[in-house]
Amino acid sequence: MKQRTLLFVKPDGVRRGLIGEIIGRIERKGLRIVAMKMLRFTPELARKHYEEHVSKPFYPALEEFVLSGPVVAMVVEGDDVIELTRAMMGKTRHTEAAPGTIRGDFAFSTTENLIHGSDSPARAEIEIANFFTDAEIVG
Ligand code: IDP
Ligand code: MG
Repeated sequence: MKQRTLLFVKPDGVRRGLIGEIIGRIERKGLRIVAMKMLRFTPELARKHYEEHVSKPFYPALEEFVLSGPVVAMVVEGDDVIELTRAMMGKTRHTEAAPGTIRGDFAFSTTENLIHGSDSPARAEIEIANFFTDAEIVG
Protein backbone atom coordinates (compact mmCIF):
# COMPACT_ATOMS: atom_id res chain seq x y z
CA MET A 1 0.00 0.00 0.00
CA LYS A 2 1.42 3.40 -0.98
CA GLN A 3 2.08 5.51 2.11
CA ARG A 4 3.94 8.62 3.24
CA THR A 5 6.06 9.02 6.34
CA LEU A 6 7.86 11.84 8.15
CA LEU A 7 11.58 11.28 8.64
CA PHE A 8 14.24 13.59 10.01
CA VAL A 9 17.97 13.36 10.44
CA LYS A 10 18.45 14.34 14.10
CA PRO A 11 21.02 16.96 15.20
CA ASP A 12 23.67 14.28 15.87
CA GLY A 13 23.37 13.03 12.29
CA VAL A 14 23.77 16.58 10.95
CA ARG A 15 26.77 17.30 13.26
CA ARG A 16 28.47 14.03 12.33
CA GLY A 17 28.15 14.64 8.59
CA LEU A 18 25.77 11.73 8.09
CA ILE A 19 22.99 13.58 6.20
CA GLY A 20 24.20 12.18 2.88
CA GLU A 21 24.69 8.66 4.26
CA ILE A 22 21.13 8.58 5.60
CA ILE A 23 19.44 10.21 2.61
CA GLY A 24 21.56 7.99 0.34
CA ARG A 25 20.18 4.86 1.96
CA ILE A 26 16.62 6.12 1.44
CA GLU A 27 17.33 6.92 -2.21
CA ARG A 28 19.21 3.69 -2.90
CA LYS A 29 16.30 1.72 -1.45
CA GLY A 30 14.16 3.25 -4.19
CA LEU A 31 11.96 5.40 -1.97
CA ARG A 32 10.70 8.74 -3.21
CA ILE A 33 11.52 11.97 -1.31
CA VAL A 34 8.57 14.30 -1.93
CA ALA A 35 9.53 17.14 0.48
CA MET A 36 12.70 18.14 2.34
CA LYS A 37 14.08 21.02 4.44
CA MET A 38 16.62 21.91 7.13
CA LEU A 39 15.09 23.51 10.21
CA ARG A 40 15.60 24.04 13.91
CA PHE A 41 13.13 22.67 16.44
CA THR A 42 11.45 25.11 18.82
CA PRO A 43 10.35 23.95 22.30
CA GLU A 44 6.75 24.12 21.03
CA LEU A 45 7.45 21.87 18.03
CA ALA A 46 9.36 19.44 20.26
CA ARG A 47 6.43 19.13 22.68
CA LYS A 48 3.99 18.70 19.77
CA HIS A 49 6.11 16.16 17.89
CA TYR A 50 6.99 14.14 21.01
CA GLU A 51 3.59 14.52 22.73
CA GLU A 52 3.53 10.82 23.70
CA HIS A 53 6.85 11.26 25.57
CA VAL A 54 6.45 14.70 27.20
CA SER A 55 5.74 13.30 30.67
CA LYS A 56 8.50 10.65 30.59
CA PRO A 57 11.72 11.01 32.61
CA PHE A 58 13.90 11.14 29.47
CA TYR A 59 11.91 14.00 27.87
CA PRO A 60 14.03 16.95 29.15
CA ALA A 61 17.20 15.38 27.73
CA LEU A 62 15.38 14.52 24.50
CA GLU A 63 14.11 18.10 24.11
CA GLU A 64 17.57 19.54 24.83
CA PHE A 65 19.02 17.21 22.23
CA VAL A 66 16.53 17.95 19.42
CA LEU A 67 17.00 21.68 20.06
CA SER A 68 20.81 21.36 19.99
CA GLY A 69 21.18 21.94 16.24
CA PRO A 70 19.40 21.80 12.91
CA VAL A 71 17.60 18.73 11.61
CA VAL A 72 16.87 17.69 8.03
CA ALA A 73 13.22 16.72 7.69
CA MET A 74 11.62 14.97 4.77
CA VAL A 75 8.45 13.32 3.58
CA VAL A 76 9.12 9.97 1.94
CA GLU A 77 6.70 7.95 -0.12
CA GLY A 78 6.60 4.28 -1.06
CA ASP A 79 4.85 0.95 -0.63
CA ASP A 80 4.53 0.21 3.10
CA VAL A 81 7.09 2.97 3.66
CA ILE A 82 6.37 3.27 7.39
CA GLU A 83 7.24 -0.34 8.22
CA LEU A 84 10.09 -0.29 5.71
CA THR A 85 11.79 2.84 7.03
CA ARG A 86 11.34 1.70 10.65
CA ALA A 87 13.19 -1.49 9.66
CA MET A 88 15.93 0.54 7.94
CA MET A 89 16.30 2.76 11.06
CA GLY A 90 16.73 -0.11 13.51
CA LYS A 91 15.53 -0.35 17.10
CA THR A 92 15.42 2.73 19.32
CA ARG A 93 18.12 1.60 21.75
CA HIS A 94 21.64 1.70 20.33
CA THR A 95 22.42 -1.61 22.05
CA GLU A 96 19.55 -3.39 20.28
CA ALA A 97 19.73 -1.88 16.78
CA ALA A 98 20.98 -4.54 14.37
CA PRO A 99 24.07 -4.02 12.21
CA GLY A 100 22.98 -3.01 8.72
CA THR A 101 20.40 -0.57 10.08
CA ILE A 102 21.09 3.17 10.31
CA ARG A 103 21.13 3.11 14.12
CA GLY A 104 22.89 -0.25 14.23
CA ASP A 105 25.69 1.05 12.03
CA PHE A 106 26.12 4.55 13.50
CA ALA A 107 24.36 5.14 16.86
CA PHE A 108 26.16 4.85 20.20
CA SER A 109 23.43 6.39 22.39
CA THR A 110 19.69 5.83 22.91
CA THR A 111 18.89 9.55 23.00
CA GLU A 112 21.18 10.49 20.11
CA ASN A 113 20.09 7.88 17.60
CA LEU A 114 20.36 9.75 14.30
CA ILE A 115 16.93 9.46 12.75
CA HIS A 116 13.23 9.81 13.45
CA GLY A 117 10.55 7.94 11.52
CA SER A 118 6.77 7.91 12.03
CA ASP A 119 5.50 4.63 13.49
CA SER A 120 1.92 4.43 12.13
CA PRO A 121 -0.20 5.94 9.33
CA ALA A 122 -2.11 8.07 11.85
CA ARG A 123 1.12 9.44 13.38
CA ALA A 124 2.61 10.01 9.91
CA GLU A 125 -0.31 12.23 8.92
CA ILE A 126 -0.02 14.31 12.11
CA GLU A 127 3.78 14.54 11.95
CA ILE A 128 3.87 15.52 8.26
CA ALA A 129 1.42 18.35 9.03
CA ASN A 130 3.60 19.46 12.00
CA PHE A 131 6.58 19.99 9.67
CA PHE A 132 5.28 20.73 6.17
CA THR A 133 2.49 22.69 4.53
CA ASP A 134 0.71 21.07 1.58
CA ALA A 135 2.49 23.54 -0.72
CA GLU A 136 5.90 22.34 0.50
CA ILE A 137 5.20 18.76 -0.58
CA VAL A 138 6.39 19.05 -4.13
CA GLY A 139 7.57 15.61 -5.25
P1 IDP B 1 11.67 5.82 18.09
O1 IDP B 1 12.47 7.05 17.73
O2 IDP B 1 12.41 4.56 17.75
O3 IDP B 1 10.26 5.85 17.55
P2 IDP B 1 10.48 6.41 20.71
O4 IDP B 1 10.20 5.40 21.75
O5 IDP B 1 9.32 7.00 19.97
O6 IDP B 1 11.55 5.79 19.69
O7 IDP B 1 11.32 7.57 21.41
C1 IDP B 1 11.54 8.79 20.75
C2 IDP B 1 12.97 9.21 20.97
O8 IDP B 1 13.17 9.48 22.35
C3 IDP B 1 14.01 8.13 20.65
O9 IDP B 1 14.32 8.04 19.28
C4 IDP B 1 15.18 8.59 21.48
O10 IDP B 1 15.84 9.71 20.84
C5 IDP B 1 14.47 9.08 22.74
N1 IDP B 1 14.33 8.01 23.73
C6 IDP B 1 13.43 7.01 23.73
N2 IDP B 1 13.55 6.20 24.80
C7 IDP B 1 14.56 6.71 25.51
C8 IDP B 1 15.19 6.30 26.74
O11 IDP B 1 14.81 5.31 27.38
N3 IDP B 1 16.23 7.08 27.17
C9 IDP B 1 16.65 8.17 26.47
N4 IDP B 1 16.09 8.59 25.31
C10 IDP B 1 15.07 7.86 24.83
MG1 MG C 1 8.64 7.00 18.03
